Amino acid sequence: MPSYIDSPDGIFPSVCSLDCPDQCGLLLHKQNGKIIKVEGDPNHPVTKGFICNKVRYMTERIYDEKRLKYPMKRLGVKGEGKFVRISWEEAIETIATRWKKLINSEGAESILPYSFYGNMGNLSAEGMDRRFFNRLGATQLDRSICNSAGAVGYKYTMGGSFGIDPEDTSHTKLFIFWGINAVSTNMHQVALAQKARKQNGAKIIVIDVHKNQTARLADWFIPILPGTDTALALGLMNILFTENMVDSSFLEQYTVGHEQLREHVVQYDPAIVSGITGIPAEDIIQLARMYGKTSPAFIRIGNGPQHHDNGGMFVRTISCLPALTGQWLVKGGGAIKGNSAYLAHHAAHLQRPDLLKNKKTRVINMNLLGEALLTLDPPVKSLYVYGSNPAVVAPAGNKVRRGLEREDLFTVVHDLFLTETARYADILLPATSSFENMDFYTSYWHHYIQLQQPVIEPFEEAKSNMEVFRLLAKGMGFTETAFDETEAELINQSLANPMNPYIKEINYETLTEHQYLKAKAIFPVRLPTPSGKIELYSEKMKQDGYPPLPTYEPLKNDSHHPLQFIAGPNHSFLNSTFANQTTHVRFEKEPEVVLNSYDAEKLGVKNGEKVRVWNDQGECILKASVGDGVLPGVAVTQGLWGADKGTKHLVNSLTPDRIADMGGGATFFSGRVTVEKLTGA
Ligand SMILES: Nc1nc2c(c(=O)[nH]1)N[C@H]1C(S)=C(S)[C@@H](COP(=O)(O)OP(=O)(O)OC[C@H]3O[C@@H](n4cnc5c(=O)[nH]c(N)nc54)[C@H](O)[C@@H]3O)O[C@H]1N2
Ligand SMILES: Nc1nc2c(c(=O)[nH]1)N[C@H]1C(S)=C(S)[C@@H](COP(=O)(O)OP(=O)(O)OC[C@H]3O[C@@H](n4cnc5c(=O)[nH]c(N)nc54)[C@H](O)[C@@H]3O)O[C@H]1N2
Ligand code: SF4
Ligand SMILES: [Mo]
Repeated sequence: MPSYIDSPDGIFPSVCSLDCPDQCGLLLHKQNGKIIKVEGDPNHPVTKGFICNKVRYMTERIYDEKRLKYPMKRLGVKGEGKFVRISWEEAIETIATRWKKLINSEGAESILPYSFYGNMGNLSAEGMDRRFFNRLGATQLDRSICNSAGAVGYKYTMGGSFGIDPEDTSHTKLFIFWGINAVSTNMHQVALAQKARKQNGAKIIVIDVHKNQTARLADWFIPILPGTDTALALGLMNILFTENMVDSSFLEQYTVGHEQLREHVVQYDPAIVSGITGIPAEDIIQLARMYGKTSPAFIRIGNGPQHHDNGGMFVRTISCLPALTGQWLVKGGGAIKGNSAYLAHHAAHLQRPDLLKNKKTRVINMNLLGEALLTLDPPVKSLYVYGSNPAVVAPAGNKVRRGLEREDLFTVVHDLFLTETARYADILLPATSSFENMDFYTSYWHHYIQLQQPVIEPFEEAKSNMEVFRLLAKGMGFTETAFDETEAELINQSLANPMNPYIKEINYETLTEHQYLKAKAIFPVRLPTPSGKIELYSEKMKQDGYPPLPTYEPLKNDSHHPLQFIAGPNHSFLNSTFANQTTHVRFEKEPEVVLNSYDAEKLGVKNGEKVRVWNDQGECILKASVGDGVLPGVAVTQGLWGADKGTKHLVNSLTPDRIADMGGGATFFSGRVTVEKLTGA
């Protein structure tokens, strides 16, 4: 079979590489060697040919004039963005020479990799890079910016990332979108809900701090005060028990601790929960009855509420709900937080921790990047950034920037664009887009593994992450065969995972033939918790210093600023990706802060006026959107906007770098701000 690259014209299967649960099947239309159109693959069993507006305009991004074409080195001061072209040989030589010197004088731990899932491909995000940094013995990065608090919380209850098959939700009668803006962030789950609504009269409930795009299509939107969802879930459990809406035989057979839980939740009566959450007591009762009496009932657990001080406990708690009603055994009932356990590949085969040779290296939580660059002793002397844009996405953004400004920090950035982070680089390397690489993709929502074959030639002198780390390994003089292996070999090594029977038949060869293959996943009867059951009471949590039963803990209120500030993602960007694309920016117009009319009136702020949003860490200038979109005391903004000179749009200059209760998670949404009228504007 000729490779896709060799065919100048045609339609080729592909997969969306972005950090999005849907992981759509794509078709790339190619003419004269160029991709002219990106559309959904109608044969993909879950995504069915529909894709979002972001990716429909992907050709603008992959052929953007602003893409990095060749390696460069810095000319101007850090942050200024002045660079001059160099060759790949010089780039690799410069990095290797500098690192060898650093290893001799300060040790390999003076080098810190920083990456995330700008490209979700397993080889791109956790392949040759991990092998390389293991062999180097560099400081390790704890990649905790996204869902780690929730993942740990879920694991205490369920033992691992096991939810239901989203395809089963075509049977669902009640959907609860809990802290997820699914219209923007999981559109095919919304499509399934809409279909069930049409066909079975299913109802859609949204629980959120913001009347967002998803709330606006709900049958019932329940606004809640930030960080109080655990109390709501406990209040629901109380009513489920007292009104006898629980499934006793399920509780007996499949759970641990339901007797203790029943006693424990008595304290969360509707009046008390109402006082905490801002939800009227009668609504709490009605919600409990709808959930207790509708089957199949499904909860889509979002990422929002776990970006709080108490985020791990939130997920730990609401993942107990389907067990109370026995919904896990009903087709279309249960919950999805994430589903990555069904598609688990063999991480050690891919990442080769053995190359570390049992060295114990220090670990830095990526949410503390600013702090680490400014205060760590012994200091970080070199930073290598790929697949992420920390100058925009990391919390406590002004600290991050001060860290990146350090003259003695040797920074390398590998990206497709001159991102805000790349402006601080000493050496800048151009990255390929995912359509130029071979990789395999494992969704964290649906059950399919998909293959990306390269469809177009690398853009100018751009190279993939795999390729760059092969070159760096050579530059450092590493001779292990681990650095010579091909993409296809890495795919087969990863998929050879005897611990995961669900993917037994999936490998490079079968993927080449079928493009996407479904894991033979069934919801496990015996869960990998210590008891093998769903742990409503968790002895393990007690050992780890947490309350063994789900417990509500209020957010930390560590400042006098009056408004709770929620700075989430928006519809047309993917984190900070696309924030530099004219079309996507045009869709979003400009960044806004949503305020309740009551607060706005007190502040003398009118709808559409510019306001100053500030706290002790920084400030932003945003446009006020006044109405009933949030409860009094709450301010919401959407989008990780670029921070061009002259604009004050860096929302992460306002977010805290406190660490959540579990998993070293980020607390983006637990910060506080003051909003004031912008005078003289
Ligand atoms: N269009 C688009 N899609 C994306 C992304 C993107 O940037 N843009 N990002 C991708 C990534 S990396 C991720 S992790 C996911 C995230 O996608 P989601 O899971 O949707 O998470 P968020 O958008 O962070 O937050 C979801 C909702 O939680 C709400 N929220 C905040 N605090 C609370 C609270 O205390 N209680 C409740 N009930 N709600 C609260 C917010 O208002 C928001 O509407 O989306 C992915 N998909
Ligand atoms: N205030 C606030 N901050 C947040 C969030 C929030 O809700 N609110 N969400 C947080 C969450 S959930 C997440 S996941 C993080 C995400 O934060 P990031 O992981 O930093 O995501 P992006 O901003 O999309 O940046 C990805 C970068 O990778 C580059 N890239 C893409 N493909 C490749 C490749 O193959 N190779 C290389 N070398 N580079 C590539 C892209 O061009 C882009 O610049 O942001 C977090 N930050
Ligand atoms: S960003 Fe999400 S919805 Fe859009 S094409 Fe990619 S996987 Fe599909
Ligand atoms: Mo994320």
